[in-house]
Formats: sequence, structure tokens, C-alpha cells
Amino acid sequence: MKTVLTYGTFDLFHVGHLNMLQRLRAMGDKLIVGVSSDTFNEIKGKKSLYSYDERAQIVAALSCVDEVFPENNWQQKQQDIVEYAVDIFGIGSDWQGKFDELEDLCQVVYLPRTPTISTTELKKSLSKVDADSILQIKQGLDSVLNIVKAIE
Ligand code: C2G
Repeated sequence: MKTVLTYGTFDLFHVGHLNMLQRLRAMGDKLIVGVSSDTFNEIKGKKSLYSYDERAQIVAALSCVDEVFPENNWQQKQQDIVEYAVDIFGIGSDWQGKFDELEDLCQVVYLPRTPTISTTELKKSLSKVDADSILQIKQGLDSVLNIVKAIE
């Protein structure tokens, strides 16, 4: 039984997250995921739209994920690897080299991220849509106002 471990925030779950989890699961027989707690997200400088419970529920529902637990700090990885008898620690290439010290405990792999999608970009495009809609409504109101003024 080969156990794979990874961590992440997984906010606004998208295909980049799914690709990573499915590829990691394919490297072994069991995939365990440490989902960043809301408190740890603040330490990471991330503000999630979904709470830890919602993000953990979504990740746990995936057929490629066998177990989910909270990631509360940077330091717990060594203990988690021992506790879960992890064979492979894997994470995206955006973390290249950052967790090499774990090689004393298990194999460490960095897999390429899925390009052109990220939670940050999703948030930006969603907020932009709001701004565009407000602008359209304002332009509509301005034209109604001009018509009213012309009639007066
Ligand atoms: N990911 C990806 N492709 C994307 C976006 C994300 O492969 N387009 C991967 C990341 O590389 C990471 C995982 O999906 O392996 C989760 O990404 P995030 O939710 O952004 O998590 P992150 O902030 O990287 O947390 O201690 C480690 C940290 O908790 C990792």
C-alpha cells in the first residue's frame, strides 16, 4: 500500500486542483490531503471565500481522495508523514524545492501546475464582472435620466 500526501487551501475548487489531486492519487494506492485551516490561511496570507469545513467537504467528496485532515501550521508535515506512514509527498511546482527537507522521510515530488487557472484569477474575474454590471446599470440609468430631462 503506497500512501501519497499533499496539502493545500483548495478555495473555489477548480480543475487545476482536481488535476493535481488525481495525478497524485495515480502515484499510489491512497491519497491523504491536509486542507489549510482558516487560521493557517491567514498565516499564509490567503483569504478563502469558502470556510475550512466547506473546502474540506469538497475535497473529501472526490473519489481520488481517501482522507482529509486540517493543515494548521507549516511544521506539521514531518509528523503527518510519520503518523500516516506516507511514501510520497507531492505538491505543485509553484513550491519547487520548498519541501526538500522532507526527503529524509519520504519521496518528494513537485508536479507541474495546470496553467491558465488559479483561485486568485477566478476571484479577480468575478469581482470584475460585478464592476462591469454596475457600470452597465449606471449607463442605463443615465440614458433614462436624459430621456426624462428631454421630456421636461
Ligand atoms: N494547483 C495546480 N494548478 C493550479 C492551481 C493549483 O496544480 N492552476 C495545485 C497547487 O500547486 C497545489 C494545489 O493545487 O499543489 C493546491 O493549491 P492551493 O489551494 O493554492 O494551495 P497552496 O496555497 O499552494 O497550499 O503547506 C502547503 C500549502 O498549504 C499549499
